[in-house]
Amino acid sequence: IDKTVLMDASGIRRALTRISHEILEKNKGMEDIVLVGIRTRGVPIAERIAKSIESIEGKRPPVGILDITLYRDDLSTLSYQPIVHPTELPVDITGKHVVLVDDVLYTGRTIRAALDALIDMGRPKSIQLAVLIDRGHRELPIRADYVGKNVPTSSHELVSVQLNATDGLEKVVIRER
Ligand code: 3GP
Ligand code: 5GP
Ligand code: MG
Repeated sequence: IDKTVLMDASGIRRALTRISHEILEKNKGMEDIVLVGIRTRGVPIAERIAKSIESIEGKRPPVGILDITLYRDDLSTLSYQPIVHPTELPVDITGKHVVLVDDVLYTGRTIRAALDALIDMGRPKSIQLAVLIDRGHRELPIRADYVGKNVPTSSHELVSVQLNATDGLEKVVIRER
């Protein structure tokens, strides 16, 4: 059962438009920006931000993809360990402002793994983080620079992000796990 609708299609669209403006303002334009989406739903979100930046600035920033999966190490701990899979970036990130994009920020472990992977691939001028939803419960000193919506959640809840590209409809809802 969908407990609460956090965002509808217009809410998602407006949040991504605002984030695009914030990225441009903070970085004084789009020249050195590279967007990197975290699979799965970070990728269509990054593409939409790129499109939105293009409609504002007339030029589209490159979009890369990072593939990070989580496996559960039940022998030693009960927590999820992020693993980064081979990844393609369209350009050299050295000297660029890299904006990582994910749908939901939770413990921060995925982003920590993403930072490691990016730093192995070059020396970006900065790495920033954009997320559609920050649901709290950080386990590492990581925060997002651009947030669509801050949503206090309990650990037995799940934020379901549904996008046209992956789900054929647009909404964000809270569910019981
Ligand atoms: P998504 O990026 O396509 O949304 O992390 C991999 C997938 O697991 C994510 O896919 C996400 O939807 C889903 N997921 C949903 N809730 C959780 C959660 O609380 N923890 C983890 N590790 N993954 C979750
Ligand atoms: P982390 O705990 O590392 O911040 O999040 C792990 C991964 O699971 C990230 O890709 C994050 O987007 C996803 N994730 C964590 N919690 C949720 C959630 O409630 N809903 C969705 N859709 N994804 C989540
Ligand atoms: Mg995600």
